Amino acid sequence: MVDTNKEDEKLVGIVMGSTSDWDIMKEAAKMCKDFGVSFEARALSAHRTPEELAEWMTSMEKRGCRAFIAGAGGAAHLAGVVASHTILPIFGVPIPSKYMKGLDSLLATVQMPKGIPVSTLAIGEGGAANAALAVISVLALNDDSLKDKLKAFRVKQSEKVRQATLPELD
Ligand code: RP5
Repeated sequence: MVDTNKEDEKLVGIVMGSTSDWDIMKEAAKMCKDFGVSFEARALSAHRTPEELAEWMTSMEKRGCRAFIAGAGGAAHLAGVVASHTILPIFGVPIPSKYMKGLDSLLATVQMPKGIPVSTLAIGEGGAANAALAVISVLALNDDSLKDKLKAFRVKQSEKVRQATLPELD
């Protein structure tokens, strides 16, 4: 395990190919915040800023990062490139794209060749939120308070469904 100063510690790295992805990727950031999990979010591109991406990942690992969430649109190779730089778990979020509504992003993110895995979530906000929940599940393996928070989250979610009522017919 990396020995980090607790104040400096960032358990989760959230990276996206462009600031235009933030509307989707902020759902991952919000989920980390809600669970009290430290994170750092950056817009860094696999093809426009490859050196900065690698440098940021190195600095994240020095600060105790345990997993990365990577979101990109179109020819979405960002998550795969992130995975190539580390043995930490990588969660990929396909960003909805203008012409193909994110189907291109999904295929580019999910179809990694054998040997470098990217665990790919659903296209869009739900995928971003679930990527954070997946990371939190991994972190909860060694953190009982996080485990309790995850259980409470599920209970609350179930209760919301039970309480929901269908609208009256016109
Ligand atoms: C990808 O291209 C980004 O992840 C983004 O989803 C898409 C468009 O980027 P911008 O043109 O908005 O910067 O690299």
